[in-house]
Amino acid sequence: MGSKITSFEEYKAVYNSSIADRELYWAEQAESFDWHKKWDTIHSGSFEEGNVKWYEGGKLNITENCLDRHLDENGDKVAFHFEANDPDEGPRSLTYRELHEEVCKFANVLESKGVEKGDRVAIYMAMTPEIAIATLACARIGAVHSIVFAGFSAQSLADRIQDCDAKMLITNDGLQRGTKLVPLKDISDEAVEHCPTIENVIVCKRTENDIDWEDGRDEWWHDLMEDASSEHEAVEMDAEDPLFILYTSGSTGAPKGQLHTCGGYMVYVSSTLENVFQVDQDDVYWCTADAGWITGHSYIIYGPLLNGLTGVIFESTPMYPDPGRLWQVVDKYDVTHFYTSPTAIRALMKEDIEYVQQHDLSSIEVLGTVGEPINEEAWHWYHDKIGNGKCPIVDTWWQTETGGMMISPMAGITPTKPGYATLPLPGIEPALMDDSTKEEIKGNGVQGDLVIKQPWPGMTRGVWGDEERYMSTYFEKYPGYYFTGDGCKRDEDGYYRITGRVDDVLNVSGHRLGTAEIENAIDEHNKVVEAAIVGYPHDVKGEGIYAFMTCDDSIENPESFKKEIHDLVSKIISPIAKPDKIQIVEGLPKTRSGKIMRRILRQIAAGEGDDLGDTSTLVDPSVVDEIRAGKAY
Ligand code: 7RM
Repeated sequence: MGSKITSFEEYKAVYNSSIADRELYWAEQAESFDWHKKWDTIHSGSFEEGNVKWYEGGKLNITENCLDRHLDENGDKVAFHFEANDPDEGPRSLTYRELHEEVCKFANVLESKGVEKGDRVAIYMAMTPEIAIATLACARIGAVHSIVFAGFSAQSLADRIQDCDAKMLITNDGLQRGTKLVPLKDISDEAVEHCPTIENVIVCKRTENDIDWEDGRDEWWHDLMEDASSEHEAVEMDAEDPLFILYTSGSTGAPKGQLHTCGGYMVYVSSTLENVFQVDQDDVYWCTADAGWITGHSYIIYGPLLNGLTGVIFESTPMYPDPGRLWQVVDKYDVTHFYTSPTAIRALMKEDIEYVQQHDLSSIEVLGTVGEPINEEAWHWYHDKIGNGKCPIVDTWWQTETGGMMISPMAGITPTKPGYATLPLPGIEPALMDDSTKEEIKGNGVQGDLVIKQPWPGMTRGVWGDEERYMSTYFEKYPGYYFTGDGCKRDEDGYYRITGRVDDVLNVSGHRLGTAEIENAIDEHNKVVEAAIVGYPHDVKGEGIYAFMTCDDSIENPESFKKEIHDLVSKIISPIAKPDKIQIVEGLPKTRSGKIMRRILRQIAAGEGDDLGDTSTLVDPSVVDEIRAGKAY
């Protein structure tokens, strides 16, 4: 660990000097890691050129910093407790030494299968320690991992594998989440049929699910591990060599593969975790995300291991076998630092308070949230009922693209306000922009588009295979700035409050989904002419999905039609993208240039259709009355 900030005064001083001399700050943060060779340049490149680099010339392997470095003093410390879906499944924990051994063995397996530095490996797995082992083994040999959330469909998995030309897929036979079995191997088989680059599929056994097998291509994890050596010399990487690709939805087209590199990502996730959560060596840190999202990459796998902490890998859901599961697990492992989503909090606060009271939560010191704005009611419930009124809440704002937390309180140091991500972390300089003048909005008590003014080590280095998209998405709207896609307020105290996306990206239960992706899926239905997706306020999910669509046939049975739409979206994207409501309309509100005016649809979906403002730019303003009078299913 580096040197921690310990007071608000110190935060302000460190922050100011970090902005005055960013390179010095980030050089200091990088000092405490094991480098084979220190960097030649701390930082180069710019947003304008889209060529940002950090610690270039530095040589390292991130897994040596996650694992080897801790063995002498902390080899017997638990790296991960594993909490299986079934609460009665026998206990399983891995010490740092054991995790190191497994990662080395699997790294040897990967190399024996011909995976080399720079090759892409797709990971589509259950939340067991093996997903971390597979991920770290890739990093150890310099292969670029691309984890695909195990809730995505065969088609989504295939799209991602094809986009990055992965040569191997690592999966499970199946996974059990709550009462639901997800046949991961069947889904993988369907995907791989369309992925000629895949040479091997490694299958880790987790269920009793019957699966098909293709000799020569498929191999069992346990067979390969049996004879693998537990000695493995980590491959030396340049700080700017790729570490992983993670796909995330944008406002247009297919999800984009965000590329993160070794050195900057390592320094960034490690130092942000330490500062924000204020962790100590004997803490037990639990982030309930899935490793398939950036939160899992940064703050389940890499961040906690870099800090030498004891973490928890949780396979189940907050509702299984009952809504007390999270609290039972906190109690079981004496969790000190607990990090979850506002959606989980909103869902659990609707349940009987007995589910909380049955468990001893006194071990908790710090609570965190991530992924979406948290409403005040949920914030207070979390603070009072889970934190017993005494634990700071860190509301952490960040993105897949940022690699790690950007705007967040530091636990116990930054005075918090419900609903506010509060202040930027050291080295991070946010600004608010005026959408019409493209100028920076100065002062306090203002609102605008959130941008970041200077590069930071954890930021995305590119969109895999699409430099044009990287530039146009992040660096074109406000030249010289990184554009986040979020709207934001800065209050009288200079505190930041994220108001939500300002582009066509939805945030449903903390999952990022592009309206265009869902529309394209729905358009595949043979009766649908055109679909328009908007978000609307949803009391648990934060945002719900509302689908307006025109159809070329009359729909006799809207309920069964809705089911067809659900099946289609589940098949093409994932069940998480199913519309909550569908409404069949005669026409969509379009401008003369053919653009759908989503603002109008958003207002109608939110039940605010009475005052729609100026609709005179519509080709046919009468469609609005028809839509307002219509009915959603
Ligand atoms: C970490 C993650 C990113 C988007 C981002 C925001 C929203 C994330 C907060 C938040 C309000 C927060 N990565 N978001 N954190 N909104 N308060 N603390 O979620 O790439 O999947 O999503 O999530 O809109 O742009 S992500």
